[in-house]
Amino acid sequence: MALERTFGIIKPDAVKNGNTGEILTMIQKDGFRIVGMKMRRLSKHEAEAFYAVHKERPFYSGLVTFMTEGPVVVLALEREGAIAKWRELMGATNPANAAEGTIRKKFAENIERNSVHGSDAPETAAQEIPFFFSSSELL
Ligand code: 3AN
Repeated sequence: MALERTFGIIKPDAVKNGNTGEILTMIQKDGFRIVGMKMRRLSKHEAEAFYAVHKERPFYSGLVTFMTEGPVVVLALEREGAIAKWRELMGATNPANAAEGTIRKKFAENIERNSVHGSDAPETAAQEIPFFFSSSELL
């Protein structure tokens, strides 16, 4: 597997519930190197732009409201096969379907308030990392 970088968000539900530390531990124990990390409160404009691909979906406005309700932690993560491995550690979008040992199984409240985001493909990671990090912030 090639060394890759992917993008992640610890979402407002997980930050609010005090799960940031445990999620970061799970990420590090799974072999990721954290190459970028910051806590942010997304503006409505940022959340709308970040999720623009879902603009036509019925859950879009609720998703934007949720993602702006409190602070998030944005992450750039590196390891071999990072994109697929991060999706695996996150678990299924709907926590009801998430496998044991995944972040969403452990922490997610429901399909919307599902604790973490992760890039789903190399092209997405290549857009999402620079959306939040300048190159000097990737260490
Ligand atoms: P994933 O986050 O697993 O890549 P996407 O890209 O289909 O899933 O959805 C993006 C985000 O939109 C999800 N993380 C979740 O917060 C929200 N979402 C997805 N599907 C629904 C739904 N049916 N109802 C409410 N929110 C949803």
